[in-house]
Amino acid sequence: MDFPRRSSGSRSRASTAQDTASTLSSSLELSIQTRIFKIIVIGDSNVGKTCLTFRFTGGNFPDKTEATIGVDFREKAVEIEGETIKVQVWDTAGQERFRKSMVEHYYRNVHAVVFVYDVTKMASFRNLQTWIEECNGHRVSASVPRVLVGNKCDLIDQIQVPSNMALKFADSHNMLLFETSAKDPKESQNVDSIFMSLACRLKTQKSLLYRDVDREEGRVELTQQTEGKSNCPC
Ligand SMILES: Nc1nc2c(ncn2[C@@H]2O[C@H](COP(=O)(O)OP(=O)(O)OP(=O)(O)O)[C@@H](O)[C@H]2O)c(=O)[nH]1
Ligand SMILES: [Mg+2]
Repeated sequence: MDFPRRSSGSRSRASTAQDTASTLSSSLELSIQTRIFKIIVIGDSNVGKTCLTFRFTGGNFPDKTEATIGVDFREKAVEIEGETIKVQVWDTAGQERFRKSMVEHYYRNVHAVVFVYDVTKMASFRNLQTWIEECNGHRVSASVPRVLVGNKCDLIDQIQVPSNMALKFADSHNMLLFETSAKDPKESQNVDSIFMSLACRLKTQKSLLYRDVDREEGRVELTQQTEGKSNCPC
């Protein structure tokens, strides 16, 4: 009996097409939902950029690190107000010879910048000005959030950069200051909050941005809502 067979064949083709469409639509939804925030970590060599990024993404302090060459990528999926966001951390090289061919890539489409100094090395604090100038020189917009991190606070007896000095510098550059230690496990929440505070800010900023684009282009309801009670961890 040809007809039922043809009929069932066409039904099965229709349902296959429907399945494919729904798979495509759910993967499209997923890719719309999973946003990636690119955060670069900048500062002198040896201040602990690699260790801080390990602490945030892997929850541990590496036994041994080598100077970073070019860049290392680390990612962590975080959930903010019900949305899963991929925080992509770019651990950059502090040594000029290991970074010069990469600098353009660091700053391209960056969403946020973490400046790191070593609280036990005044020179690394003084050099922040140079790092900020490099960042500005690469046309990083003023709307890109920046934070300042003083690392190695566990070395209490060796501190050279007083908190009030760092705070003044951070204020004058419109940055939040975090003083922390990648090494001390008790500080791990503080390390997390460096990146989480940025992710929260980016989520809010980018939601507003998407809403504006939608309004301009007459699109409907692709937006993230920012109103309402926030359950942001920061
Ligand atoms: N005591 C202490 N040592 C740390 C801390 N963070 C990093 N270090 C040590 O500092 C040294 C340099 O750490 P890295 O993370 O490799 O430094 P970096 O800034 O990535 O250096 P480059 O890759 O050369 O730019 C290593 O010996 C780490 O073990 C910290 O919070 N406390
Ligand atoms: Mg490194």
